Amino acid sequence: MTTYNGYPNGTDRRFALVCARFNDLIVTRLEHGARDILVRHGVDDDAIDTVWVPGAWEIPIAAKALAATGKYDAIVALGAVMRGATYHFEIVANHSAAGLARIALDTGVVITNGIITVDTMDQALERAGSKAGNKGIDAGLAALETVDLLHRIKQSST
Ligand code: INI
Repeated sequence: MTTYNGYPNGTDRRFALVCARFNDLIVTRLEHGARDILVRHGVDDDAIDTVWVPGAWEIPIAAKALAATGKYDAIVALGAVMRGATYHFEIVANHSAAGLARIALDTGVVITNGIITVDTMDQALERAGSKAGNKGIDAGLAALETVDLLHRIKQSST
């Protein structure tokens, strides 16, 4: 029996961070968290490209274009969708999550979901570098680990 695990090894790997400008007070912190954790695990800062889109709705289309370039080992999606008075929150949150899942499976490029979905700004701040951690860090780590895992699985078949 073989057990496969991925480890956060960023040497010689390239990443794109796709960030939504909507709620950029939060998303800037998520971007810093993701970039920092990638660099701490050996990714060259020049090998991390940040791409800004208007809102979380636009993250999947940018992620799809980035995946198609073949330049990136993984794409980290970063955004903050905050509940307002209307149903728009659900539409944006569901579209971005479903779109990212589909693009990852269709292209085989690792995409991790660091789009936080919250009711209030306080909850968003908690997840952007205070008491609930930084979801950008979590998404960056998940990307590193999954890239390494896929690499090991591919190597095992050659
Ligand atoms: N975009 C977000 O990233 N977060 C939100 O909370 C949000 N809300 O609540 O409206 C949001 N809307 C904008 C959306 O992502 C698109 O940019 C817009 O609909 C234009 O396509």
